[in-house]
Amino acid sequence: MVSSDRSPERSRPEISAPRAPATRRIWSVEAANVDSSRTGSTEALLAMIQCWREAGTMDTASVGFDTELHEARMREAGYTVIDGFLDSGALETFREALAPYRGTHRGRNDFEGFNTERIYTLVARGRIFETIATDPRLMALIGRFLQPNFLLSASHAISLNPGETAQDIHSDDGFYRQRRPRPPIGISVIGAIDDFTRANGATEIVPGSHLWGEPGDPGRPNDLAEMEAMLVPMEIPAGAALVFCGTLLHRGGANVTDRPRLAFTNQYCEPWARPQENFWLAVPREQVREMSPCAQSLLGYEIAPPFLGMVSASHPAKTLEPGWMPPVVAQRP
Ligand SMILES: O=C(O)CCC(=O)C(=O)O
Repeated sequence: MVSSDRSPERSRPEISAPRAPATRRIWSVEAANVDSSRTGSTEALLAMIQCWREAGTMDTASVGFDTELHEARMREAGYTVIDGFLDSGALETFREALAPYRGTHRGRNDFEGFNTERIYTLVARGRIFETIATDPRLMALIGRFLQPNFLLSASHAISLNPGETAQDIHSDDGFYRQRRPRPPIGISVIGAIDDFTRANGATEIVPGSHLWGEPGDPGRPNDLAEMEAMLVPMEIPAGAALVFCGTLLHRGGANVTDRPRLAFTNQYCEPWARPQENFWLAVPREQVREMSPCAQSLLGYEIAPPFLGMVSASHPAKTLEPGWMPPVVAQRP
């Protein structure tokens, strides 16, 4: 299910990640046959802009994943649940890979959760986490909402520990201050590593709220109590994944049990939006070089058409080539 191309010799990523419907086109520097000596020129950039090729497609139906159905649910209710997203083996691998990082970070405010442990930049902390973040089913589904070459915005494990209180109701792309109602700028995934129950803090969502306008707009409750009454706890089993629009109102619930509730969240954003986590700085390039093309793209080593994300007028994947030096250094007089 997950790309295994990790050849360090590969100089530019194949833009074949299954992240857009077949009708979409993904721009490719590679297809533009741009050589490094020309990449500094406006002419080269214009040549790149004109060069497009078909997006890769993923036959998700052959693995029993109905992308259309999940897309329809998300458009209507703002969320969907992928049952059995992780099997028991993957859950075990997840726990084992996370174990060395447990106890390294505790929430510093009510939103992170004073009784919640979050392990950030999860995507780069083990192969299993990269595999999950680049899962083709997610890529296909998210590609229905976000533009080609969308980015990973946040990636962390969440251990909601006993005594944690409910979060404020929020939407995950609310920090992009664009008037609602609007299409989502982000898509969030919350995966259950433990069973989610009402008592252990299952994520609570307000179905349909992704379509609401701003506070005070018609059709949106202003009263917090009224909104809280609309919350539905996502009591999903371990291995299931909740996928929802960044505009959907939700919160982490309160954990009134004596055991932690372990989960992960991967959030994705439009390729023109600023990701929450600055992965360029957080993940060493030597490590990115060893990641799959899809992961590299999600971390920003790809360009959003026409050339957002370029590095001194070159493709950002060039920075992964052995011996690459920033032009501001290499060309310093
Ligand atoms: O842990 C959860 O169930 C939800 C977490 C959440 O919504 C967040 O941290 O933004």
